[in-house]
Amino acid sequence: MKETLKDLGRQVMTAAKISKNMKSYYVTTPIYYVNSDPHIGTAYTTILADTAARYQRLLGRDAYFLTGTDEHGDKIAKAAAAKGLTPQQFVDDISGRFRTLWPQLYVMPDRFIRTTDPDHRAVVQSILQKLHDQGDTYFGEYEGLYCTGCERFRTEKELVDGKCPDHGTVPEIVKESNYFFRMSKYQEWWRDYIEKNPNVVRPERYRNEVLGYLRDPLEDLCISRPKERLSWGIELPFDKNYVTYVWFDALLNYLSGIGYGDNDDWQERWANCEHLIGKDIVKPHGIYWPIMLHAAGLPVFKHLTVHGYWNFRDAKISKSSGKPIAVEPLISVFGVDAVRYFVLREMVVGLDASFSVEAMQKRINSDLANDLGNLFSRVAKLIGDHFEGTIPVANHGEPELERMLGELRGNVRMWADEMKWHVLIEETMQFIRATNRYFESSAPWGLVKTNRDEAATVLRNCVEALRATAILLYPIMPGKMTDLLTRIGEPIQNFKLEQTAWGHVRTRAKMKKGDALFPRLEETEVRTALADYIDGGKSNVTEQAAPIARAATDGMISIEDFKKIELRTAKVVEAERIAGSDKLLKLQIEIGDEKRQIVAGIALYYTPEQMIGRQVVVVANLKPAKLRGEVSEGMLLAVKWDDKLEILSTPEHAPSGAPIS
Ligand code: ME8
Repeated sequence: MKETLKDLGRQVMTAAKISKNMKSYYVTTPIYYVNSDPHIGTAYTTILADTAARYQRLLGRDAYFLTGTDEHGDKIAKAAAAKGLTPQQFVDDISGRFRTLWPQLYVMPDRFIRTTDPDHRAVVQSILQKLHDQGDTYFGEYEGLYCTGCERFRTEKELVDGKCPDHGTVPEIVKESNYFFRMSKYQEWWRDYIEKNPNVVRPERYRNEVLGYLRDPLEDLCISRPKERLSWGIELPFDKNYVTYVWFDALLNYLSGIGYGDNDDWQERWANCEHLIGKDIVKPHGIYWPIMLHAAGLPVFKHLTVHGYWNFRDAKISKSSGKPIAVEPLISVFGVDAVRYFVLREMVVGLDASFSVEAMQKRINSDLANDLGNLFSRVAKLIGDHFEGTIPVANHGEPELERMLGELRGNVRMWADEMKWHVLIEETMQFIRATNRYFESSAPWGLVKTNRDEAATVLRNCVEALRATAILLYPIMPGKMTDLLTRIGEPIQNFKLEQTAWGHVRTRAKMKKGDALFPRLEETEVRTALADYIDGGKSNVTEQAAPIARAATDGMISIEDFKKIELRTAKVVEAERIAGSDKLLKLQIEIGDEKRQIVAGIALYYTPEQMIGRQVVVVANLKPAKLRGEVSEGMLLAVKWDDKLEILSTPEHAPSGAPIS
């Protein structure tokens, strides 16, 4: 194995030697299909993995983070053909787009693997050969229902109304001679394993999903595709007329990405492997993968952590259904740190979450601009105005804040290991809110005049809290938290959790206030910049949807649109028929003090006499129009049904010109 890989001239990933007291941590994302661009869903899992790796480094572990692209298979071949490109040209392009997006999100993988990489191909072929040699594969004929969207056969039971539940498409019937992997042989072993290690698939609902698949006898896995139908794949080492089934190929990236069989570090990394996936791919990861590993004589991953879907207007955000949400416009409006903060705060790992620009703006304004950003600028301003911008000495600490920080620090490892980012963030923000209360109630702006030492102490204690918070939230917002730490005079370095303890602020360091750390976002600005995310798109919304989503559906208008319409009460002072028309009346109306003329299509229902003196409702800000040569400066509202029409009336005592809202 070693020799084969070296012969291929692969670029050996040289992981840093793991020292005895530094435990390894290895985190992965799914490798994404390159049949279309990245979107919020794919960005989410990748941000999650990046954050996990950064927290583990903060906790002193040697973390390795792998992501990449899944480039073989039917759907990629079809997408390339549709664009008139060769598969290789096509995958180079889209894989490149993933690689360019990730740094924009501060996502820093240790390796970006592509299933077209030569070292990956070698690993796939070596494992296939091993399974084949030990008799775990056989050749046979199979007929089944194949969903190209999932790139797998689906059982009748998994379909909803005959369609794939994830793609809404009817699977094709595929009948072929192929190679099969004896998955059924290991079914019992895997069920026992889960029962003995219940946390291996988490949260619990997904463990139950996996156990559900294991309740019925497993079918063997078809692991090849005949080249005559699909040539875009890794050739089987034992039959050149076949390529490897895309899922079998893709799952092995988790081994090739750490240099399986080719360096001394992969085993230690593998022993600490944490897979992160969305709930759409539980079966390949929760059934095929552990069984492939076991058959290959390898231990299974430490955890398979499954998260739910990001939905938009009640539909899953994806490239194949509904409207994918590109990430770049969000970065440009909210900033990359705030985007990371929002998705990690909003989604509880395991449950679905709703994406809305409105929720995002609210969250960023309240947590980041108000609670965190404002505290920093108020503290920095007072230190600037009264202590020459130098962080002063404290006479004493602040017991309640110290206690809260102690608790936070004690829990970080647990939250990070269990992927409870929403809790970690919320608890840290509670600490910042408590610091705000302390700042408010101590009123250091008054104290500087009466008790300068105490004012210095309060400000210094607030800087202690801000500094610890910046380090605690650094893995989530690496850019802004580095900025915050720089502004409080901290040299940038690889922080460790120990350095978040109270009392680490550098006395007499220079404090720089600078511009607002998180500028407040104005609603109109956000809505204008992200109009597509609010008003456009496909409607698929039910009554339970969030108000923002309901207002944004096709044919509906937003509250802002509605507010543009100016409705007022008006009094009709004169009325007459228009010569040559049996439908139109010309009305002179008063809207408060203003006189106007309106032409209304009501002559079949009202005589001029009936109209004079009436209070009516008009749209007061319509552009003037001409009807039968007469100017009409507004529109009168009426109810129409069957062959009847009745003018809307208002309470009699309401004055003319009153706005209607
Ligand atoms: O399945 N909400 O690739 P894929 C949350 N190539 N996460 C979402 C999401 C959403 N709306 N949409 C996508 C594949 N994701 C295979 C994987 S791994 C060996 C092979 C995320 O491009 C989530 O992580 O369809 C989901 O599992 C993954 O993207 C699917 O990516």
